[in-house]
Amino acid sequence: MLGLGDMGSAIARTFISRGYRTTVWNRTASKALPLVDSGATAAPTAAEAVAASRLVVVCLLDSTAVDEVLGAVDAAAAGTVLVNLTSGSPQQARANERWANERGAAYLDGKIMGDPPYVGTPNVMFPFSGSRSAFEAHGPMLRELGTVVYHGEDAGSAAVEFMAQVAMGYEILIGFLHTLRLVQAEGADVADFAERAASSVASLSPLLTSIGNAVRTGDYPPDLGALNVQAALMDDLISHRESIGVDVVRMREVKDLMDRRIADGFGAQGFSSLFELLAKS
Ligand code: FVH
Repeated sequence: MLGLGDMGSAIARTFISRGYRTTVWNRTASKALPLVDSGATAAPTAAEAVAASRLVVVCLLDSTAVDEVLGAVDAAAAGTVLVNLTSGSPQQARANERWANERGAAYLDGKIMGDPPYVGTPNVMFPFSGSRSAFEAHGPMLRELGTVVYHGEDAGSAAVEFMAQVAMGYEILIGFLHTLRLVQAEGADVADFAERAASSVASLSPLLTSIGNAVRTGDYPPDLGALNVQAALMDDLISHRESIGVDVVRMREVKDLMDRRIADGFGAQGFSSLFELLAKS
């Protein structure tokens, strides 16, 4: 285990508690002490930690830290299975795989969605991608960490899932924060509203699935009602927000897309059909 921050330590503790012989290394060596007390062996260098085990799990702050630590490991990676759980992009994952393969190591890229205290329970999601044979060989050990899903041989696929899930979370939550600004500006209680919003959001999940299918097939039902009807609300929604000083950027984006889709003759379709207007890079 290379990297003993909040997440790395939680992962090492899980392996130790499940009876796996665990060797740990961290840039700041003192962070290894509590794990040594729990039964791990601390290695003085990352290269020596790697030499001590066939499965090498890396969980560091970012890709810069990964590059630095792997740079120090270098040829010692030969014959190992390198599993990188550090957050990063699909491109970084593919570059790490090339680095590993060039040194005779197999590579698995994983990402973590959940909090350190819940590692070792199904509440933490671990998408993986890369070497299928390495995943099949070490899948049982990796499943000790949480809910594991394999996304295929392309080493970048787990990062695609991660980037999409995390970004979607931020897209939804920034919208929610602006909504709380609206609720607060109108003098209503934001916590009480959040309680009610939690159940409204819960009812959205079937809609996400149907929108996914609509985008896949290109067949857009009037989900949330026909755009012709929805668009009628947008002017009031925007002018209300403006009147109380709440952000309208996102609402203007929605209105602009609706107006364009209606102008293109698709007013009977639903919100999902706006996908057709989103920029294709
Ligand atoms: N913690 C969380 O809730 C989230 C949940 C979702 C996934 N993330 C990702 O997990 C990676 C590790 O995050 P972390 O929470 O363990 O982060 P820290 O506690 O800050 O520990 C960072 C470790 O990285 C080491 N480190 C940083 N820079 C370097 C470097 N240049 N060379 C070597 N090691 C480096 C640091 O070492 P030290 O400061 O203790 O010496 C820690 O071991 C991350 O990708 C999250 O996005 C966590």
